[in-house]
Amino acid sequence: MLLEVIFDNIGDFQQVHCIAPLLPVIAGIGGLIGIIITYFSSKKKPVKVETIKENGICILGPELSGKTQLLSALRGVSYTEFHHSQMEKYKEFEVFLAGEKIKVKAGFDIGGEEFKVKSYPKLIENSDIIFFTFDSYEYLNNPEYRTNDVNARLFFIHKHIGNKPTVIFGTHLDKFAEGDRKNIIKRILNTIKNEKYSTLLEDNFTVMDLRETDKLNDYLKDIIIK
Ligand SMILES: Nc1nc2c(ncn2[C@@H]2O[C@H](COP(=O)(O)OP(=O)(O)OP(=O)(O)O)[C@@H](O)[C@H]2O)c(=O)[nH]1
Ligand SMILES: [Mg+2]
Repeated sequence: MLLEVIFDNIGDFQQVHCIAPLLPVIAGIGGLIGIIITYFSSKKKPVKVETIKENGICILGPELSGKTQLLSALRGVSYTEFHHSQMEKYKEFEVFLAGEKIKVKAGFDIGGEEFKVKSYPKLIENSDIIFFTFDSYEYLNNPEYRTNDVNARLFFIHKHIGNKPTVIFGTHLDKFAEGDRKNIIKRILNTIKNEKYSTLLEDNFTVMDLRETDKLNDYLKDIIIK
């Protein structure tokens, strides 16, 4: 028994003795491995980020100006008359805007009645992009519509919007005789050129027949959102 212990210890002693000259080499390799591990772990791992930002939008404008038509095109669903002036909830959806795919938060399709204007500040506050539609034919041919239904709302929106981007459509271009459709944007801008809220129409303002979905989607792809 005692001999076994002695021989065991001699064995250990011999092993330690054999390994001893190799210790600096082992330490060197260990150090190298340590450096490699430190190098790779210090390198930034690719972080999986959500590339599509979620945006809140609101579509404002007077009655029958094309808000639901526009929303349907953005959502890629067909328009149905059923939506008239309803406060309808829509689910989140994705759309190509300003050159990128944008995720739009769930929200409400708002009717254009005048009493709903008081909810504009809250709607604007909760939105990243503000859309506005008005009937361009009525605007240029009906002074009351121009002043009360459109300009009053633009004035109010301008007051509350801060730096948020707007996308504005003069709709129902098709109501003009074909020969009269060329200068509509200029004529509209001319009527409000001295108003502060005219700045709202500096970017992303156009006139069109909003039912022309392909044209509308092409336009939306190229808008500028700063
Ligand atoms: N001709 C023509 N019709 C349009 C145009 N844009 C929308 N419409 C039609 O006008 C009607 C009213 O459009 P909506 O999108 O429902 O209007 P809205 O602004 O949502 O109206 P409210 O919800 O009542 O405030 C519908 O029949 C649309 O198809 C357009 O540019 N030209
Ligand atoms: Mg509607």
